[in-house]
Amino acid sequence: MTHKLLFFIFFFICLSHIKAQVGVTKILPEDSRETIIEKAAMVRPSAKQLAWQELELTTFLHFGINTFTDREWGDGTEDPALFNPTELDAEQWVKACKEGGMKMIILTAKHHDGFCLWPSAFTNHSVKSSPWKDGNGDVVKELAAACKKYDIKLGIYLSPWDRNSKVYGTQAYNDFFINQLTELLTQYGDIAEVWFDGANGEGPNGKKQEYDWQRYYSTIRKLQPNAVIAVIGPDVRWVGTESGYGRDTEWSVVPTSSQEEDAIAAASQQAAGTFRPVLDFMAADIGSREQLYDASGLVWYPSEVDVSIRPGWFYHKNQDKAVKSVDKLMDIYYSSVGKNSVLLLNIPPDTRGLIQDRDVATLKAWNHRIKKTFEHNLASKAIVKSTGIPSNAKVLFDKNIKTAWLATENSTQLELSIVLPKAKTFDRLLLQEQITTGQRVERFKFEAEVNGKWMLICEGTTIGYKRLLRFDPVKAKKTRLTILEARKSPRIAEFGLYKAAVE
Ligand code: FUL
Repeated sequence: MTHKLLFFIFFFICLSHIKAQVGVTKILPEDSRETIIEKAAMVRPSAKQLAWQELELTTFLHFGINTFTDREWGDGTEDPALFNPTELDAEQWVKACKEGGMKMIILTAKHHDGFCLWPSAFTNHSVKSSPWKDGNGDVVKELAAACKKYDIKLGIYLSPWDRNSKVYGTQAYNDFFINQLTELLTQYGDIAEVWFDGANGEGPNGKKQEYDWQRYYSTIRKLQPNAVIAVIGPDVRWVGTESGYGRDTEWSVVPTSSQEEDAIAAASQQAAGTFRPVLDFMAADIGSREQLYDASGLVWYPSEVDVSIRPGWFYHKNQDKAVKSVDKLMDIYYSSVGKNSVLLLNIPPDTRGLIQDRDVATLKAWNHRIKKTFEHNLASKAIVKSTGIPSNAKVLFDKNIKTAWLATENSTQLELSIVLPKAKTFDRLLLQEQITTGQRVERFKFEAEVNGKWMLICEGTTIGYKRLLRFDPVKAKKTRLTILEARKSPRIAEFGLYKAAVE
């Protein structure tokens, strides 16, 4: 065999090896605990999961018949004539979201009541039976056009539970659902996220539906291959609360149980994206070492934090004064984006079809505060020395998740000495791991030399895509980040020190 041929064989073996670790990996009966942890550290996000994670801030728009009945859940008997927004302006929604720093908008195209915001050909329970635009309107179309105009991604919430459909609870409903999904995925351009929730009650005939999830997922993969599927879906996991707060220790790699063994064995299934891990989403710990040892497989399944800017998901006039404050939203930001999750913040348009001024102003002020706080990395000109592989300090400050400071190959620890050109006052620490090669860090501490003495400033467990820590202001020149424990040699992609803006 020529050298060239050998090289190509080697190259393809490497390639298939790497591929096997994207998304899902199988645990073999003979795997030791060390091997399992090493495997966990090697599971990587798919390209679409990574692109989704980098959005950081996304919006939910709950809008529909409930907006007009002042309810959170409709029962499917609502008269479509009730849907009559007087000033609906999708561009106003998009502009408000843009000003709030949002990168995607997910619209409730159909909630549990079955009322469709687009003129579906498969039901009359939609905007076409409403007085709005004499039945000629299409909210999804208007939003899609506005999203395109202002360059923001569009996502779709389509409730599998449909309390209006006559065929709900029969096999025919799955066909009906696929038809509606197909309309949404073929008529409105690129869809970046499809959001399915878990609510599964009874339909008009008192029957519950057995959803054909595999068929739903395959349809999405075929029609919108770049869309992630959340949260009853294979790509994105529900964080487990609707409060805006994620876990301090948030692993993007989680175990799969023996029930899914068949699915995992067919690893190609995950490449096709139809494997959904079954987990107790609300458990306090779902990804620690202890959780992984008895698993049959490991899967990249990052968390999304959904919360509303108001108490309800839909607009209610009596909640006009209950819009969350900028301070509260900042707290949510640190507890979601700052804890290895994507934030999905709900902003409900009112009965006019507009987002209220109070919500718009809050979003704008909140985004301003985030931008101002993270505008200048006070460490960006620091001199960095490490116990790891020598590198250029730039990799830590280039806002690129793909470049990182690497620990030596066999070490699970890394110390980075970060010395600023002169003493600065800071109260925020930003850390990012190179998750393109997996999530590894299990424990870290951050210290600074204050008045000639090293002091512990903050410490934590997981980093993942992004970790933000808050502490009282510290003035220091010499600082030190130590990765104390990791599943495999740690790789720090970004390091930042900031002073929080007050307004
Ligand atoms: C839940 C639904 O029941 C709520 O009405 C809301 O849409 C929330 C985001 O998901 O499952």
